[in-house]
Amino acid sequence: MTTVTNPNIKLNKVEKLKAKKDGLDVKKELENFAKIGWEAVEKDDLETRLKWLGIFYRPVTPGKFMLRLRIPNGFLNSEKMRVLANIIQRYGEDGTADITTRQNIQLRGIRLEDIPEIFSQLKAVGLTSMQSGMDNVRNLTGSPVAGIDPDELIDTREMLQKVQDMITNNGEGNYAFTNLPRKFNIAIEGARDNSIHAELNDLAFIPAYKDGVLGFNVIVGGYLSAQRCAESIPMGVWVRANDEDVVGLSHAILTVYTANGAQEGLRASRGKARMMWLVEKWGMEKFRAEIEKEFGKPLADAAPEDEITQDKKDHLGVHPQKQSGYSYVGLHVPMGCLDADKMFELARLAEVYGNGEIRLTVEQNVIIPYIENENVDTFLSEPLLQQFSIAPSTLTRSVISCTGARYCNFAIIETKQRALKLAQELDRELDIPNRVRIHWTGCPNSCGQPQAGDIGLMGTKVRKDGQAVEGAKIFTGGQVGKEAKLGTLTNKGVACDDLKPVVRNILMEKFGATFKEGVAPKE
Ligand code: SRM
Ligand code: SF4
Repeated sequence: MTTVTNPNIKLNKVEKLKAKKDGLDVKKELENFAKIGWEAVEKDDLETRLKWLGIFYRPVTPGKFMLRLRIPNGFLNSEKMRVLANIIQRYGEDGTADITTRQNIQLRGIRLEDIPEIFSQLKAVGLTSMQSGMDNVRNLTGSPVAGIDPDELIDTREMLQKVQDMITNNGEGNYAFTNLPRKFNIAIEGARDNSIHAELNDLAFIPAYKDGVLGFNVIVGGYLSAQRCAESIPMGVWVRANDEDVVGLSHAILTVYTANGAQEGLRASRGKARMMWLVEKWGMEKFRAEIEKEFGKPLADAAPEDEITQDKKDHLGVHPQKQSGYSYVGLHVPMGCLDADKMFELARLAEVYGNGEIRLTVEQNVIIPYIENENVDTFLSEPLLQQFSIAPSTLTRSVISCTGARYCNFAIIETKQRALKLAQELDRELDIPNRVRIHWTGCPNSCGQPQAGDIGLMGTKVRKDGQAVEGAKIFTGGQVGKEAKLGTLTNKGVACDDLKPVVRNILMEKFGATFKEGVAPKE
């Protein structure tokens, strides 16, 4: 498809940078960057273009880079986990890793001079960080229990790998999709519980039967951002659950979005560039017609109903697999934080007790599958499970968070430590009858999806005693699973130091929490 341009529309700053030199071009220069050192790399390459390769310069920790991988479907194995652990081990205390809200892994403490060697190590085990940042398609999400879930409808693992291979040219980089008007999120759901927040994605496939055939209804345009949050809307289309249709439709949508971005004004303002803006500008009828043209064959109308019938699971604990005699065990990784030792240990456990597979969830946790039922008790007595519990207390179990001020220069507040501390303290004080999901995010970019939480906390500045101090906006009412909907802002800002009583009150008023016997509040 040829790109349509409109000379009357001004390009934004990032578009000008891309027009000067594509982000992917820095791939050729990596050896040189490694030789000259990060301080000698030109600013736009260092701070922006390297993100095309998943290499993130961190102004908070200059010289210590973050490397964002791609783990489609959150599907890993012990060999890959060991390679990742090895990469960060050499950096001592700087070498850490995080599981992200897109069931992915980010490594920290990385030195630019090591990147060529790190890329060879990743390639050797089929891993890549290609096109994982800036105006590219992010990690592709799918049910973390694909292939083992007794209620599963569609095993999405191969499909997602193929979509990734199409987008990244098998991890080598693909100029066809390195110049999207903005970032782009894709999810393919094969389970009944909407395990990957389909509604938050620019493009999502949701299982649905049409005339007795299992395929996907397609929804488009969902996204969260500082300027606007939108749930996906139905495209009115159904496709078969095969690679040809799913890879083909993803290809067609990305191509149309890329080719028309400039003409339709998407490349003028970063705040009005996500795909929803194109859908709205054209209207769904034209959008669908343009996609159909690019897809090259007629698109079937959506099935009347989808198969998302369950509440969202968190997969923690011991669960029977569809393979008889085996269980999968979900481990809680506090705030998704890992280090090399824990990663080596996860790899060992996956091999000793399972078949080597390790899965990641959008709740920033880990699942080890294929544990023979008679070995589950021994597995549960392993020392790592003292830290990565299968049954944490109520709030601790479900709290998730974005990176926050420790490493992210957009952050208004520190998130991860604060989030864990608040959850643990309130768990000690309260009896809470049901799961309450608290989502923290350090700034309005919403990487921690506060609008999807039962309670969402978003970093902000508030005035207290005449001073600007760290605070949080509060969202409530977010729902996930079959009745997914975004929560809304209910408090414009509370100083972080004053958050505990405010969150406690919300838990008591809206979620039936009561004080534990003998607990008297200090505030
Ligand atoms: Fe995000 C930018 C971290 C999921 C919306 N996000 C960033 C950057 C890259 C900013 C930067 O350069 O520092 C953050 C890197 C910080 C760091 O050092 O880790 C960052 N985002 C994250 C992660 C790591 C949060 C986490 O702790 O899990 C998640 C990585 C996912 C992955 O594996 O690729 C992450 N980001 C999300 C999500 C959640 C999701 O996808 O479900 C969102 C909201 C959903 C969406 O995009 O529609 C999200 N991130 C943003 C935005 C706002 C996008 C927009 O359209 O305005 C930005 C800023 C931007 O792109 O301009 C951003
Ligand atoms: Fe950084 Fe803001 Fe995203 Fe948190 S929400 S990771 S602070 S950009």
